[in-house]
Amino acid sequence: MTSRPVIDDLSSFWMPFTANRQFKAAPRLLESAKGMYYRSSDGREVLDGCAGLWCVNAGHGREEIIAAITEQLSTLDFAPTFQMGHPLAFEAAAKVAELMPAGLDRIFFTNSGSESVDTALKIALAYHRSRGEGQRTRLIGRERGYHGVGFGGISVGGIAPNRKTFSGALLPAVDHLPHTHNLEHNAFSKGQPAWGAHLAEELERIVTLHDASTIAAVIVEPVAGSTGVLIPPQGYLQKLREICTKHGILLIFDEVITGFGRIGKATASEYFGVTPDLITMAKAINNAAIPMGAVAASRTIHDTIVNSGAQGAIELFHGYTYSAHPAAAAAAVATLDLYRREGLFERAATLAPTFEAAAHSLRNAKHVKDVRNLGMIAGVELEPREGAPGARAYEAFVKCFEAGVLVRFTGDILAFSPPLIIDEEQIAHLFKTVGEVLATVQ
Ligand code: PXG
Ligand code: PLP
Repeated sequence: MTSRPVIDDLSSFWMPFTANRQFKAAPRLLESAKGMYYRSSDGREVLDGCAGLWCVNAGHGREEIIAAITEQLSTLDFAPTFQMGHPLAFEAAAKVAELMPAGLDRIFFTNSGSESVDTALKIALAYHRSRGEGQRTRLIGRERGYHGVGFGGISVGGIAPNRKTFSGALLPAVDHLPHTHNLEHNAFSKGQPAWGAHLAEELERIVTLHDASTIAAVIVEPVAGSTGVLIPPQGYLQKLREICTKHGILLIFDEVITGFGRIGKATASEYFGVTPDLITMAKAINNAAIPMGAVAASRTIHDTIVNSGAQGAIELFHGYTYSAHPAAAAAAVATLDLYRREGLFERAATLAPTFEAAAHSLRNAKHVKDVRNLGMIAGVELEPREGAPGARAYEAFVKCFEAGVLVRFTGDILAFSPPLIIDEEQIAHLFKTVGEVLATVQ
């Protein structure tokens, strides 16, 4: 391994979703990674408690994936998928389709979750138009939802700071369901909270207001991740599905985080037994080794759009230069094989009770006002510091990093979503370290 010279100028990289001035005054740099651990620029091992950004489900530096990418790049570095094709694109799509709920087996490739969301929203509009219901253009998201950063995604998204600056330029025909977070009813729930299914009925109110004939789709994260881990109340997703079906509205599950084993099944749809019409995914689709995302569409949606065009006409005017990039497709094929060979989705399901118990051991830790979890996802909500929202979680995050564990934070919520190869000892170490750190946080 060659070691690179220490970087002395951090100014050129305008960092995403980062407090740039604060970071550059005291940078935290990761230089390499293997398995469950990062290595920081000051030579420390850091346990990865959040799979990078919820994406490295098979752990870091997986040789099989690296070999597949390397070989692919030397065989075919790039090939267009607009009016051309390459074999791995089709193979990758078939492998993704195998993991989707029955019937959702038409796969459109993108390069990120944000692109997947915008793609799914556009497919929903195209579907209704192909059926002669082109007036169905309204999109329904949910408060606190995160659907990436495209204009479509922030429009249906419900995270206020992500919308505020751009508020004059959001999609016009959008409404939002209420979020389901309520600590009076659901604090310290293990798995799905008992209270809150009735909140899905708000969709009926929205349908009455706008009329079903104007609504194209509802998009939700089955488990909301980025907003700080919100687990769907028991029966809530089933009810959303029923109401959508009743009114001919498409249901989109944004599974960018929940896809590929995060909650112990290939998809949250499978876990909850609720089948949407479209699923968006990215991140763990290829273990995050190369940017890639995808949308799974029901065969009905696909066939309706594809069969409605004249022979020889392009049916959907949408696509990305890098849709099904050969290296990303190779990584996806290798990753999905690896997940199966190692039984990583089952491993996540098996580890989940240990993970739950370890997360809830923080119940009485300093500042903690809630712990919630499902599968290999947990959120620990802290009491905010008076007059400084987010400051307490930021301090905890930095101190955790210094103590050798990487976690995510959003607002005053710490989020945990380790690679699915984590072992019981590492789970115990992760939450024990967080508890010790919280005791020192102001
Ligand atoms: N939908 C969902 C449900 C997501 O979680 C996206 C779309 C967008 O994906 P891209 O690949 O465009 O980032 C996401 C991404 C966090 C965090 O703060 C969460 C995400 C990304 C980065 C950080 O925990 N989710
Ligand atoms: N902008 C310009 C000028 C382009 O030519 C293209 C693609 O050809 C794009 C944006 C879109 O890029 P991508 O296909 O990588 O999303």
